[in-house]
Amino acid sequence: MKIDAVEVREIRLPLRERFEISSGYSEERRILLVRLHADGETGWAECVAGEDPGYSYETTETAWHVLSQFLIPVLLGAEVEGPADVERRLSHVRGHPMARACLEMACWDLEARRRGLSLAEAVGGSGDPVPVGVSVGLQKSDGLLVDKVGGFLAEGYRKIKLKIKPGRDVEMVRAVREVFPGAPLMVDANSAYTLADRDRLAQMDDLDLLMIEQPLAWDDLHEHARLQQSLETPVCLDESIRSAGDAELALELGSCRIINIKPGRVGGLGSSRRIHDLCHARGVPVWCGGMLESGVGRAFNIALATLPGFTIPGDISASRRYWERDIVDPEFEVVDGMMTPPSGPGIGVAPDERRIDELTMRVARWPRGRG
Ligand code: OSB
Ligand code: MG
Repeated sequence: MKIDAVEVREIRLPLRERFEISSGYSEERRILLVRLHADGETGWAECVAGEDPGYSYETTETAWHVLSQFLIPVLLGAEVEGPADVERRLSHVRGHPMARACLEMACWDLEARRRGLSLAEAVGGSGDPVPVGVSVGLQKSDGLLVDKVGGFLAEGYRKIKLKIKPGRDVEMVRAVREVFPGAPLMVDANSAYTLADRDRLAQMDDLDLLMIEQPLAWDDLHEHARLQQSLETPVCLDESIRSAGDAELALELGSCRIINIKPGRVGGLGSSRRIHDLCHARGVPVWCGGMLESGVGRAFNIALATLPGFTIPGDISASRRYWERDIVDPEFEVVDGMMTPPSGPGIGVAPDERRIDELTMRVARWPRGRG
């Protein structure tokens, strides 16, 4: 297929509530949406880079720069075979997986539409509903957190992830555990600790947690291995895993027992699938993380989560957990803790173009000079 045109736009979408993690918070997402045009078909995707460089060095702004200066020019006018070819053609750019991923993913959507397949079918998954969870940001008090968790459990979510940081950890999680003794709880530190906090982190072992996600620095697999040795609770890596090579090394070193896969963080669906396959072959459970995506990005996550190795509920919540109104129709819903992947071609939900236009802060189109 020949890539005739590409569009990138930035939309601003206010979150229903502030989402706070150890490294910062977000009240309004600045989301990049990309659209690829080839052979009369369109492919959509979303770039998951955040507003600030707290989770990753990539931001909405760096992604805009790298997409428009270095990535889109390579694809424009190119005769590409499919998403794997797009990934290969962009591989000369070092880093910037979130910027690269959104073009690869738009190609997955485009190709799935051309073949009349749902994204779940195209990636090799099933059309079956998948169990999902929710990630709960840091709250002003333990009481507020307990209320929030109670609400999500009542909605049926199958896993509750609590964000932690030094000063808001063992006692806070214990307060939740005491009210909900049997709840499927886990915690995510977003790299807020060091090995010096080992004793504090070991106290988590008494709280019956499914896992502790990314406790230490994103670039220290060695220290995560030492920590995992002294913890009973499984360590799950998020920020540390950017490729199948990282996953292999982490498993080899014993840095984790579970891996969170986010397509944007690892450079796309192809890379996500390679990490999944590697873990599945070794009996290591994986689950699909989230980046506060709009419905466009959510569609990719839910499709990916239908692969057989995704045995733990992902951070894939209903549209209304994030937004007053999503930008796709229909919105994503959770019924009894399950989400059904859309069955229509490609992402299987329709981006609401009128609404998207209203939310757009800037747009760039290639070839230059059009519209
Ligand atoms: O660490 O998983 C994370 C959101 C932004 C940045 C990092 C993370 C998160 C989440 C949100 O936990 C998950 C979701 O999209 O619901
Ligand atoms: Mg995380």
